[in-house]
Amino acid sequence: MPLQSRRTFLKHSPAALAAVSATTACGAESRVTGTDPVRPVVISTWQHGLAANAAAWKILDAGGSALDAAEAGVKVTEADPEVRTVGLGGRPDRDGIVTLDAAIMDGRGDCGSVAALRDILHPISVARRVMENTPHVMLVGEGARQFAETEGFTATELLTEASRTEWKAWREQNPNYRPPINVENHDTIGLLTLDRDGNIAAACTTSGAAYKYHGRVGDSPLIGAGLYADNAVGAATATGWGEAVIRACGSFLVVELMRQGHSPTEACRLAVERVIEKNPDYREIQVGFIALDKDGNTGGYCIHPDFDYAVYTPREGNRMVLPDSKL
Ligand code: SD4
Repeated sequence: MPLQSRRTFLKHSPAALAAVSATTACGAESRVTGTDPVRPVVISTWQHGLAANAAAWKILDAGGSALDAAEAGVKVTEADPEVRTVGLGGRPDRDGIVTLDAAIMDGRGDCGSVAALRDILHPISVARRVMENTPHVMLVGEGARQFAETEGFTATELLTEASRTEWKAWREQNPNYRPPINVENHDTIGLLTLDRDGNIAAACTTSGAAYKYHGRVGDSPLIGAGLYADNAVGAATATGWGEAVIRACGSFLVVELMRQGHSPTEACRLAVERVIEKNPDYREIQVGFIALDKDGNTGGYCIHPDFDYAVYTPREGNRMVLPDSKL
């Protein structure tokens, strides 16, 4: 569904009405009013986050860890060829090559990531192996692929016929060969989890900006830009034009703002303001943040109003939320 009609649909759907009624007091925020923290909680970007949340929830509900749940959640999106911005079926770079960026972080501070990775269906799992099986945080390109192979991951063709056809049409219509910058160029999955023990994790995975320069790396695999998690505070993740998020060190900023006492939604809003300060062309791009604090409060904020996210809590189930936006 095109983004604009999706938003219109959401505005009139029961899920959206539930979301709106739950957020009348404080924008898109879902805030704990009692003293008990809400656990477990999952929050993820975009409509496809619903399926990812469901997979993460299954693990959390059975008493599993935030980290396992975050990985399992985004793997659903990575394997879905209909999601043209993540993993299998993701749009290629301007040379027609699918390259993937992914990162994972747990709230104790461990993290791992891969960038510009080719031919591997689940980059998030490779990122986790980087975190757990190497002394490093980040592997890129051919080195990341070699590492994946030594870890037992097998090569997979990620460019689907649909993405190849679309890319060919783009090449024909864009003889100047310049990657586009526009507000439609998004739909990365970023997913945050809080488990029953109070541990937090974050995962983010993407095929990056469509028709990017070969070798371009976005915000998603950069710890602090595309995601950040700290058990003492909460977690955040970003979607949209990665260059703009990197300039503001976006997800770290959201977590630090929560550390200073801001609610998740307010922290996301202030981080978007910072992105705007650093990116005078902000009207041409989309950037959205979502956040989760250690008590289970969630929120989000974005530049353009075509962003939505999915939240799964014990009381309200799995639902879409339309956050407030700058424009
Ligand atoms: C990137 N932030 O590579 C990613 C793209 C994205 O939804 O978020 N897509 O810049």
